[in-house]
Amino acid sequence: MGHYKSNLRDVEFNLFELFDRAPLFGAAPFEEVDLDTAKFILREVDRLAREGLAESFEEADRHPPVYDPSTKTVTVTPEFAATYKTWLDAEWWRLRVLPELGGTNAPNSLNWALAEFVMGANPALWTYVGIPTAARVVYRHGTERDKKIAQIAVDNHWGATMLLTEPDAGSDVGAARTRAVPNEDGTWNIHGVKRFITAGEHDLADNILHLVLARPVGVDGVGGPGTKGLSLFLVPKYNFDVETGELTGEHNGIYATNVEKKMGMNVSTTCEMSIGEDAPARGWLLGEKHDGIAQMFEVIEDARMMVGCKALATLSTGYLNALEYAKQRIQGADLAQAADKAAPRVAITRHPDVRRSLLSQKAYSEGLRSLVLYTAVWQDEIALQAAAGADTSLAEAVNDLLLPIVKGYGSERSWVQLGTESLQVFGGSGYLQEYPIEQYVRDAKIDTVYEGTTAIQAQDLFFRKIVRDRSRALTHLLDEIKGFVAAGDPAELAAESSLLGRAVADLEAIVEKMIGDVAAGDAAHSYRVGLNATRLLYALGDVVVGWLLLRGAQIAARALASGASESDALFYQGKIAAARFFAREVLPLVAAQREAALGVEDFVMELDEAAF
Ligand code: ST9
Repeated sequence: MGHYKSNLRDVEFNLFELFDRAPLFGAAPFEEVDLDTAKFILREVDRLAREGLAESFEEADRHPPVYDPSTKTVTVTPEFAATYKTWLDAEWWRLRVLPELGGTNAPNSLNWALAEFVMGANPALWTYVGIPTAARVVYRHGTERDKKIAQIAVDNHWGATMLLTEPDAGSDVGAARTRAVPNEDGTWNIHGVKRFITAGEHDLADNILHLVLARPVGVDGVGGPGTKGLSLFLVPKYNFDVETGELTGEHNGIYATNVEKKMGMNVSTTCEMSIGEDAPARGWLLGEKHDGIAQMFEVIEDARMMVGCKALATLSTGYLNALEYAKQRIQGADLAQAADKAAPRVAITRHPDVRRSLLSQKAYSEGLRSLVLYTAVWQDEIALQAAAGADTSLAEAVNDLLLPIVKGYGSERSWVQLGTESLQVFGGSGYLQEYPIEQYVRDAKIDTVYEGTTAIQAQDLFFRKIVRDRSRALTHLLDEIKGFVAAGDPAELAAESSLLGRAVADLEAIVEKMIGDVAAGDAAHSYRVGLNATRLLYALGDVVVGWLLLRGAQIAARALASGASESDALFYQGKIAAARFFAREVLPLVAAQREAALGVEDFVMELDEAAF
């Protein structure tokens, strides 16, 4: 048996019972994927993930890619290369490719459900198959030339990267110094050094299409300071004929000059890329339009969703591994018989603290799955409304609001649950390489860091998705939650529903306090907002997850009332217990966060640096 334990039943519950996705399949704009096909694909990808993609997970961690500084090339371990080939050959990645580029238009809810299986089995795999996203952005914003490049890249299974970060420009992308100088033939020469570039160099694909943010120089009216002065350039690893796609055999002047040694995600190469240092690095300006940061953010939004999905995928398999271990691990007597030294030893699932831990992991992993798929539901909504020529603005705003929660809250909760609960269930064994948990913990930590740290997600949530949006999306979401609470259905969860109602009120008090601080407009109040921002991210995440779990419990209660099979009955009872646990154990903590938020004081910022 491989390391990966999936939860197909819960994925199907979310898609077809909780979020009622069935009517979407086989209907415009998703005519090409009918319901039977969608269910078949789910089962197939689930099977492939467990039986195929998971195989090289451990081997690739222990034998990371090898960097050769003399050739500036990277060789990936053959076991992982075989996994990569298996996934490409299976062709399911084409469900994420634009139909104009030969892909199939599938709802994002299906795509992110499938992504969970892939990333749960082998998280680094996704980072090497960025071309569906990159090609979509290139096609949407590109000239006829760029559209051809996107097609060539898809047809030839090229790799793709996003090059934003530089040694002195991490969170502050606008500090980037990489520059672009126009050539007479319409191409640009790019010069600079980029850092932390995922899949920047490898031998898995014939070519890599680098999406590079650089500051144009020598052209009037563009290239100013900050993010708005950045443009997006398409820079291939190898030069090619744009008409035929044939490689010329010539290396473009973009090279990996270092590959980082990391804590986890070892098979995913994290490269320093030198551009235009030894030889000219030529690229094309995407769409011949200087709109780089907005174009790149379409890639970033997809990648932030991917990170949240990866976090949930790892927590879910971490929980299911811990559950299996706990059921088999005999240790100690039942607490009720603790005084009796001769009492029979029991499986640790009998111990209250282990049960607490398992329910906590179950609630978070199932709650985060609902959060990811609920966000994808809004992405379905955008596609449906766009196809019908309707206004997509509310759906876009809600999706935007949810993205930092998926990424920021999801990654933090997953990592903490994996490290403190999943691993702990194994006792000392959790610390050993004999079980997958220690690798899960190492692989998951990066989720709180890359694609914008948690603090960046928190600022994005508050300043951009709440203040700048004038709370439109937040109000819509909270009104839905309040409507759920007011309905009081099912009656057996009335106490939990009322805990949700209280948490919403506490959350609103935090938002009100922060908006008041913004309105005050002085430095001290700005700092108070900064001190409360991650608190808000977590509180909103808890409220949304608590609500989604209770919605799931509502569906489960109805299914139980109308008579379910024995295995379904156990599944539904588990859903109700997880929601109940989260409402009782987690939602009351939002009140404490309110208390702390209202009490933030200036001493934190006033403290002399030397006094830390
Ligand atoms: C990284 C790599 O970490 C990790 C790799 C993970 C694996 C990837 C797997 C690939 C999956 C698919 C990808 C395929 C492609 C190939 C990749 C293959 C690997 N929403 O607020 P302002 C825009 S990469 C939308 O003034 P500042 C907007 O246009 C490194 N747009 O910002 C806005 O204009 P306007 C990750 C947004 O103060 C403009 O930016 N690094 C959003 O100038 C300016 O906005 C980061 O993530 C948004 N949420 O700059 C950077 N926000 O206002 C983190 C901004 O007119 N830092 N825009 O609409 C930040 O996000 C900063 O907040 C900042 C601040 C840079 C935006």
